[in-house]
Amino acid sequence: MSKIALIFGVTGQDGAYLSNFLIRKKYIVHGVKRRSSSINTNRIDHIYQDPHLKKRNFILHYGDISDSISVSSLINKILPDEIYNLAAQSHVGVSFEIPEYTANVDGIGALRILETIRQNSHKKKIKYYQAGTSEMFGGDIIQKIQNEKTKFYPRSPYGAAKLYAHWITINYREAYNIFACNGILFNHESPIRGETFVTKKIVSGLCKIKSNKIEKIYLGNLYAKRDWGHAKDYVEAMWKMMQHKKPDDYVIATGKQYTVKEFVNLTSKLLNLKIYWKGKGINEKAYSTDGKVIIEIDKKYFRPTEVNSLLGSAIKARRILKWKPKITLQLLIKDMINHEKC
Ligand code: NAP
Ligand code: G4F
Repeated sequence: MSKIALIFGVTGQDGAYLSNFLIRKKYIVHGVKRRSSSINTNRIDHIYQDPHLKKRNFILHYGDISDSISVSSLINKILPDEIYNLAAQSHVGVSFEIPEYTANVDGIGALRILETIRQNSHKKKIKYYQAGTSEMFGGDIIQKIQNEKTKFYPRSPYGAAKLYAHWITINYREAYNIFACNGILFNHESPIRGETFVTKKIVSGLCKIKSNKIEKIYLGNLYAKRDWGHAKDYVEAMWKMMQHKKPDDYVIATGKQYTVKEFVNLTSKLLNLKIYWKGKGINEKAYSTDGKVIIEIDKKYFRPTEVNSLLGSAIKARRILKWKPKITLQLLIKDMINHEKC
């Protein structure tokens, strides 16, 4: 019999990749989307349009994880085998502007789901995946390479909210014997990454500059270092955690790190767009070979507190789950460029 999965955050980047992945594994996938005034299902519309797919294998419901009534009614009705909680206000910068909302959705949202799982445990043992993040490690006083034992030190309302979700997941696992896993995922990107995250902004911006659609883009901190993987690899890790005999917490990362500026340089090289840099600090700029400024710094993209360096060790996931990333940064950027059609 097909397993049933319920995905909160199905319309997001990871929700779309995970839906595809689970459908290929013959799951029946239920997804929760929010009501919005404009269409927010672009990333998953192709699943409906797939002529080989039976419509009843992919079912969407309206819901919101800030609304415990909708969370509990959906879980009570569907009684899935596995719940993936990917729903979040996922932008770190924006979390400084809407901290209470971020705490409600990214922190308490997890509790709403876990509590409904607990209340249903006499009927069904539902497994739970929590979309945790390397942002929980945060600050500058941590070890250079982060793993499951690294001390947490969140540097944003987003990181702090996710840390609550992390610990409440562990508490429900220990207190009520619920199969609940925390994935501590480092940055992962794809062609369908949200437009305001730095990788997508750079790839899409440089493509538009190359095809003369815009003149320049504005960025913030060029020297932040990130460990960037591909979302396609990372959703497989989520599923593997849920199939293991014991629920646990895992870091998922590539183990390679680049600065934002290095990401710009690699993207322009892959686009055959020659650039050079001049200036320092806020005045640092990238120029095209004909001397036009194509990248400028705008202070509005600086965060009140920044996470300067993230670099993960996924040795535990490699050893226990037999997971490792397959897609390199070069291939990730090529995939993103191909999607832009520039
Ligand atoms: P994303 O593209 O921003 O998707 C977030 C999803 O959550 C969207 O479907 C969004 O719906 C939904 N959502 C937001 N608020 C909601 C609410 N109140 N109720 C129900 N759904 C809501 O994020 P992603 O990159 O796919 O990331 C998936 C999860 O992994 C997130 O929890 C994120 O924090 C976490 N994470 C991401 C990364 C990464 O690098 N991508 C790394 C570590 C952890 P709309 O489409 O309507 O906005
Ligand atoms: O692409 P970003 O916004 O991703 P960030 O803040 O690392 O968060 C992402 O990864 C987390 C995992 O570590 C997820 F949990 C989270 O949901 C999200 O998916 O920024 C990356 C870096 C930052 O240091 C930022 O300050 O790029 C720097 N940056 C420089 N210029 C910029 C920009 N970030 C954005 N969004 N826009 C800029 O113009």
